Amino acid sequence: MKKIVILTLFPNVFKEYFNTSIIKNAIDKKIVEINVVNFREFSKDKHKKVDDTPYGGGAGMVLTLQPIVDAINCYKRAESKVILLTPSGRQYHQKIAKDFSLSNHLIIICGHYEGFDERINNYIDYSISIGDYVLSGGELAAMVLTDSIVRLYDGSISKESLLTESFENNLLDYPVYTKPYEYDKHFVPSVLLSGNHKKIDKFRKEQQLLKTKTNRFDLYLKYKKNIGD
Ligand code: 6GU
Repeated sequence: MKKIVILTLFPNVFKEYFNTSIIKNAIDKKIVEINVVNFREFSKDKHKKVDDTPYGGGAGMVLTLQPIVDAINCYKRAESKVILLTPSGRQYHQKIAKDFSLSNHLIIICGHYEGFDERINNYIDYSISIGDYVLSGGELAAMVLTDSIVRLYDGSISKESLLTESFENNLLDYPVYTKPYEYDKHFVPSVLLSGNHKKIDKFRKEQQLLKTKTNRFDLYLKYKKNIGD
């Protein structure tokens, strides 16, 4: 069974999400065990303090090393990958999710306030950001990572669903339609009702390329480079 340990100051915010849908199913099927831990419990300070003022001055509070490093050491195994969540980390994407999904033991650390004491880098393997915007804390990012990783574990969802998803081969997913055929004078493309699977595949591929080119020109260029033209 895969194991994910999340170190956070706000363990409650994870409960509802992890009790829903694919993640709940993976936990129930014993594909993964997720342990959400409040690292404040590791503070040796008599008031369980986890932060302090920055050396050199400046705004806000900085997370101290002791509670976090002790929490890491408590859960760390030889095979663990320790991931720090911070807006100044490397940008997360599907290939990193795939890489993390191969690991049997992940420790994910959520920051708050002005961030971590820089020396935390001596105790982690990866520093990850989920995008170019600032969140109040790492919890939402930890949910993003956990969701994207757990759904890649064997048995979480069907292999076919994974193969046709966005970002496979650097392309976005093709558009899908369902009933009714007409909604408020908006029609489903008729080729999808033709029963001609060759035509349908061709249409979907064209739409997939068009959508990627329009919405994500950066991905489109990567795709073009990979197919060698
Ligand atoms: Cl991982 N943490 C925070 N606090 N903000 C972020 C982020 C992470 N990734 C993007 N913004």
